[in-house]
This record gives sequence, C-alpha cells and structure tokens, in this order.
Amino acid sequence: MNIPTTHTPLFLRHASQLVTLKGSSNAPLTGAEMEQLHIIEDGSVWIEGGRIQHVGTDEELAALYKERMAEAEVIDASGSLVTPGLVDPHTHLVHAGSRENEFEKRLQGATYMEIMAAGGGIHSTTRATREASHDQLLKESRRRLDAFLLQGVTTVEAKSGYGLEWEHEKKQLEVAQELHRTHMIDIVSTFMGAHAVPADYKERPDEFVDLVMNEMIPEVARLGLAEFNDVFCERGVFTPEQSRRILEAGKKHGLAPKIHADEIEPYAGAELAAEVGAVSADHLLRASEEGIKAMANAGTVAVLLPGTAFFLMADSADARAMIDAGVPVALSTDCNPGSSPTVSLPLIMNLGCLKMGMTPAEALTATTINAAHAIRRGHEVGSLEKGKKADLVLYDVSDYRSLQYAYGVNHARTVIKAGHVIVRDGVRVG
Ligand code: IZC
Ligand code: ZN
Repeated sequence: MNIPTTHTPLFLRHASQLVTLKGSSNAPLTGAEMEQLHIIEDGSVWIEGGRIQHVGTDEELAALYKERMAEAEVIDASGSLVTPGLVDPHTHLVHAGSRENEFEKRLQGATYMEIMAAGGGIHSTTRATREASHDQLLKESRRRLDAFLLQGVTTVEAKSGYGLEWEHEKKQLEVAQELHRTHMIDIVSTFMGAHAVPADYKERPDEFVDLVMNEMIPEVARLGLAEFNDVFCERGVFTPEQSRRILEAGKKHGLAPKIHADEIEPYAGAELAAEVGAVSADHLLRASEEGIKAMANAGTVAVLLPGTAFFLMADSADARAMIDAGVPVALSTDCNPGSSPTVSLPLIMNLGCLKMGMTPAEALTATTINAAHAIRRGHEVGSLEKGKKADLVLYDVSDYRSLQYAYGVNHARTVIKAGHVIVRDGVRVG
C-alpha cells in the first residue's frame, strides 16, 4: 500500500531482544550464517518517514536523539522480543472456496494426486475461482490477509493459477494488485498459469503449454501484472521439459522463474531450478542430492513448506541437509485450500524445527531475510537496518525461541508496517 508518511517519528525502545539480521540485505544467508540473528539486547529503533533511521542499544539511540525525543511517539518494548515483519514467500492467497470434502477423503486414504486426477483438487478451486467475481475474490482474500497481519506477517507473495484461462488468471492477478494497493500488507505477484492442465486440454497438454507461453505470459508482462512466473513441475502435471519451456518464455518477457519442484515424486525439479536460474525452488520434499548441490551452486533459494507435508501426511523436506549443503532456506505457509489451508507462519517455524531439523534461529532467518530474498525483496525488508522499510513486530515473549516453542499461539502484539502502528496490543488499529 502507498501509505502516507507521517511526520511524527516512532521511537521503539528497550526491546529485550531486537533481532536485526544485520548485513544480510545483499544475499540470502547460507550455512552457519543462518544462525546469526545479530540480536541487540535492550535494543531500540528510530523510525521516520516510514523507514528505519537507526538501530542500536537504547543507550546509543537515547544519546543520538536526545534533542528530538519530545517529537517522537514512544513504543515501550521492554520485556518484548522484536523482529522484522515476517515475510511469506509462497502463497495461493487469491482463491475462492475451500476443500474440506477432500480433506475428509484423504483421511480415508485417497491421495492428493488421485483427487486431482479425478477432476478435484486444483480443478475444484479453479471452478470456484472462475465463478467468483472480482469483488468476491477480493473479500475472501482480504480476510486471509487480515489474519496474516495479526500474526506479524507484513509481506506476502501471491500466485495466480486458479483461472487457467486468461480472463480468470487476469482477474486473480488484478485482485492481488488491488490488495497490494489497498491493504497494509505488501503483495508480490507471481503468474502461475501452469498450475494444472485444465480439463479441456487433458488430451493435448502441449497446446495448453503453448497458450501459457505465447499468449498469457506476454500479456502478464505487457500489463505489468506479475514479476515472477511459476510452474507446477510434477509427474501428472507439467513435465520438466514443459516446465523449462514455460520458465524460459517467462524470462524472455522479464518474469523471473520460480518452480514447484519435487513435491510428490522426485522429478529433477531442483536440477531444473538451478539450470534456468530460478530465484527459488519450492517444496523439494523429494529433491535429489544432485539437485540440492546444483541449487547450492546456483544460489537458488529453497522455499520449504512443512505445513504442506504435515497436511498431506507426507515426509517433510530435509531442511537440515539443504542448509548443510549451502542452500539458502526460506519457509512459507503455502497458504492454499488444498494442501495447506493456514496463515500461520509461526506454526510453520515450529514445524521447520520439529519436522525438518532446523534450529529456532534458522527458522526465524527463513521467515524474515531469506524469505525476503526468495521474492527479491531482500534490499527492502526482512532485516532491521538503516534505510529499510520500517516493518517490525513486537511479541508478548522475550526470547526468540518462544516463537517456535510455544506453538499454535499468536505471540504478535504490535505490528508496525512502513512506520505505522497497524496492530496494537493484538487489536487492529490501522
Ligand atoms: O490448490 O492444491 N500443490 N498446488 C501445488 C497446490 C498444492 C495448491 C492446491
Ligand atoms: Zn504452491
């Protein structure tokens, strides 16, 4: 949102732990760096014009801003953990309807892919999304964004992919664009026309690939509706060869590649991500060792989605092995109605620790600065550093590890977006 800047500076003081993640704006953190949160105890931040002006100990800032103290609105953060606003780098935010019926079927033994092959799954949400008007979609998606915000999320990536024909892909992207303009959360848009082969192209999938490449992608680029281009590379959806063509077509039109890779079966998706220079490869539950090595060499961010593995009752991706191999890891909700209907990034951090071998510090890095780099926003958000957008969260706990430890609880109390207090003491005020 283009938020008008106020002239009143904000002075956040005395955080018990101020998690800064300093020095990480140029590249995502890898290996042992992912543990380095650069915490300041009794930390303070001076915010003005929507930006962070200074970060340091309270003693330092109180001396620096002595003359201007009276002008500022003071936020007392004593006893509180403060982190950068959380970033969710992979969501299917804009969609209509829900799929409780499939949840029940899966509990009785049906698989995600069987349901999809029988015309449900993504196809079911596509039918609902095509039927929904722009305004209905806006209303449903806004509700989800409001819930994200209350949990401390201030930037969200959003994909299309439930239209699967131009009119409705465009509608989804326009809804995302309107949300970016009108909601306090910043939205980063991804075109995902290649999310599934629509029913009427079932017998001629390559014609649909051509349609995405030759007609949809150029229009997305011409209208400035997205900055990333994503594809569901999975057996029974798009082959690695089709995925490569779609991602290369996007690159020609200035859309940076992302890929849903190796989610259900090993399918050389991680290798393809490295080969095409994808900004991120997402899921990676079944990624090969060679694929992980290739990603480490290429600097591709692994966006891991442990909520999806949990909800699909599958084995999680091996975050530990990826971090140890030098792959920058980010975490995301994958918020979508089929495989991860959640908006809780803190819950995802907990699953990252319990199911994927991450440490609490790595999980926090993965939902802040590395998540920001996964959507090319590392220079703007994801750490608390001079010049960055003033997106901060203040919690009712004093130790960062409480976020991953006391799970299923919303610890976020105050959320500041671009220098404005949007949530105060758990209540939306802006
Ligand atoms: O609606 O099932 N995996 N895409 C790829 C999804 C899950 C979303 C859905
Ligand atoms: Zn997804």
